[in-house]
Amino acid sequence: MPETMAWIDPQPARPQGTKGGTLSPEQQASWRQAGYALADGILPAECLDPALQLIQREFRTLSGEEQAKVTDFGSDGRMVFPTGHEALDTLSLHPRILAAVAQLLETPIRDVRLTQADLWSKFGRSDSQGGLYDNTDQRIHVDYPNHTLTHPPAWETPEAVEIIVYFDAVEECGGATAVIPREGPEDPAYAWPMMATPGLGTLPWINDRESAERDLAERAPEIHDFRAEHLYPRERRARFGPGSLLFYRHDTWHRGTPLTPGKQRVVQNLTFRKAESEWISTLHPGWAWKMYRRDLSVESLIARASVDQRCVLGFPAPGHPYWTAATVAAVEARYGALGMDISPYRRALSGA
Ligand SMILES: O=C(O)CCC(=O)C(=O)O
Ligand SMILES: [Fe+2]
Repeated sequence: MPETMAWIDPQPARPQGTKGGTLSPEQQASWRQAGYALADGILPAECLDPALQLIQREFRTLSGEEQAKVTDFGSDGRMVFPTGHEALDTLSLHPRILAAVAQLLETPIRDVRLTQADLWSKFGRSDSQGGLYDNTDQRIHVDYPNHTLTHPPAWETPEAVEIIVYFDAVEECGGATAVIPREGPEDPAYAWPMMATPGLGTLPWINDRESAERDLAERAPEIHDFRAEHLYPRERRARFGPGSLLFYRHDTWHRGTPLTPGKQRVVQNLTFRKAESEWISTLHPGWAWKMYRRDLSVESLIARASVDQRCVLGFPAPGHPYWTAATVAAVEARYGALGMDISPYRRALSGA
């Protein structure tokens, strides 16, 4: 990495148990204004350690041949929520994460919805094996095109939070996520509409930085020049450690950068939206589909979850018109044996 690299250092989140949410006022302001916040100390050891153990067991044992096949984002569906791995599914819905999202979206947790949770590995190598689509050295981009059917709304009224949970130390594996801090409403990098990236309009989707910029130089020189002038030179890289969380947005310029050859980085990607923003898609087949699992892992998760966590999965809140005496009894019949306490829904019905 060049000597001159600018870094973002993680800042401590508020300690667990303190009033007023997970993120400090500075972290909230950074996300709202600059488009990102890098935080440490969000997940307690009793959440992080089992996740690290799971990753060690399931993910750090791939053969060189298997590793070579992994050149793109995601887990091919293998580790999307609900994974059936309690260690990971409880992390995705951790109350400290949900509270942080609620702070950033300025909405109660009950009005937050999960739309993405996927664990994935990136491997360091000296060549880019996947050609145009290789994610080793990504082109700078915004994530909104594959999350929302529309365009993100005005900067001041964000409707989604994206999170990368890191399980490694950047000093060990490299591969820092680079972001472009937004500098106020006049920042040319963030002028509207945000279209200056491969995969938007008629520009072909290319992931690899060199290939993408070469293509843009030919096809849309003004976009190439904009990116060369306003985006790449302003990159700052996240100095993550195990348990760091990068909060960013669908309209934050960012990219993945190469890992140290021979190293592996595992991250969990999470996205949450406001309930009302239905044009933001859920990137997975849905939670109920996995209820065909014989181990009842999804049903058990729903039964054990808090009322807020259930809401984040789209389960109706107490007081929702869905609930009647009959539906309360029926849902209790479905989940009661697995440990669900139906009383919050029943109480709301009786107006107690
Ligand atoms: O790998 C990273 O650090 C970022 C990945 C990313 O931005 C993406 O795949 O959209
Ligand atoms: Fe991205």
